[in-house]
Amino acid sequence: MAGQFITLEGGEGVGKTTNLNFIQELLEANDISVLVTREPGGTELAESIRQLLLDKEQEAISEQTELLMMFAARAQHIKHVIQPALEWGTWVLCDRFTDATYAYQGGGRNMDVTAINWLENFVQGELRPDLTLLLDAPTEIGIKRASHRGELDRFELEKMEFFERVRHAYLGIAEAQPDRVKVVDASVDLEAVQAQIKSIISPLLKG
Ligand code: Z5A
Repeated sequence: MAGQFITLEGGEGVGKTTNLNFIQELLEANDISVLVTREPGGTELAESIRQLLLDKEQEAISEQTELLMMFAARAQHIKHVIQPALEWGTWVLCDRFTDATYAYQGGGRNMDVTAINWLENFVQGELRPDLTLLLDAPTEIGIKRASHRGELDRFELEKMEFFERVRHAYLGIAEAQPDRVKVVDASVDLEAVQAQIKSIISPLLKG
């Protein structure tokens, strides 16, 4: 049986990485083999593209270049990591995927969504996540949580309005695709966030 493809999405600092570990433990406790990965990244080449994308010191990256780099990294990630794992029956848990492109490049940068849609079909074929957990919290909360980390990367230097547009785009996706995208209130304490996640994941475990 093919594995399930689960993605975690949300704005800056909402707790994706923290909760990825929680979901991995939940799945493994139920004897499910799970591969944890992230975007942009997940292969050696895609991680190199990630470094270029986050680096704020190099020449300015145009919006089109940024979009194509996201999908170049994704094409490599799908071909060499995600697709083989799913075919093998391993579940894939991915920190961000194409919803992030709709939210950051489409929403944040106001890019043409039809171009993103075309690239999604070209790069992914039929592949779509089976389940997406959208961790949602007011922008200020995520930024405050993330601010405890070190230096800011190229995306983290964006203005508040940018992150507001990202959040708005994410919530629009959840509204349009309620069967796939489940919104988790990430503004509450970690225990309460994880209780919501557990109630979303548990029905999958029974299957
Ligand atoms: N990007 C894009 O533009 N287009 C695309 O297609 C893709 C990505 C795929 C890198 O992603 C950038 O790439 C990203 C979008 C862009 N840029 N931004 N911004 P990333 O996922 O690596 O970067 P990130 O959003 O900055 O992730 P993050 O900062 O690592 O956030 P997080 O993983 O969601 O948060 P965290 O590290 O788990 O938690 C942050 C802190 O909050 C930490 O101290 C936790 O202990 C704490 N925390 C977590 N949950 C709670 C609760 N509930 N209460 C209190 N404290 C909490």
